[in-house]
Amino acid sequence: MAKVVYVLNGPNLNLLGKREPELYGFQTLDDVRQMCEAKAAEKDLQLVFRQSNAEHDLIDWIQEAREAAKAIVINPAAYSHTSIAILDALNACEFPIIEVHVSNIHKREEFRHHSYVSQRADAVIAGCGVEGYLLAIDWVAATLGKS
Ligand code: CA2
Repeated sequence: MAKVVYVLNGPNLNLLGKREPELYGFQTLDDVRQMCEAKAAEKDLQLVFRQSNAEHDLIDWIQEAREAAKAIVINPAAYSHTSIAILDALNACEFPIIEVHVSNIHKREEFRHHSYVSQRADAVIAGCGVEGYLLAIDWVAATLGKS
């Protein structure tokens, strides 16, 4: 049976491809979902792909993934820089977690340089555009393949 991987997206990522293309590119979140699903199929992984603007949804989904999944790919968006609650939820998970940022947060405003989520993430990708999600799924497949 295919291993389940949750791909979780935080606030405003539903606007991907619709504004600020210089920062986030031209692909929409639906394009990203389709790309991720194709990559997951190639790697024999079953994807659960979600986005919410609400912190509590992300926390509920992380708790759901704790039971249902073997790994999480998460772009917590602005909650990366603020949310101890999301860090706490991720700390309760015992499987691989990879944090993805479309932009290079270290090249941007100082308040984006720190991510609470990075304290738990086993790996972090930033600045590779939406390709970062595909790299993250490759990493998950390779990491789960080793276990
Ligand atoms: O680079 C990333 O992926 C971020 O997680 C994106 C967040 C930002 O707060 C983080 O610092 C870095 C913002 C997501 C908002 O996405 C938009 C996309 C298009 C237009 C407006 C916002």
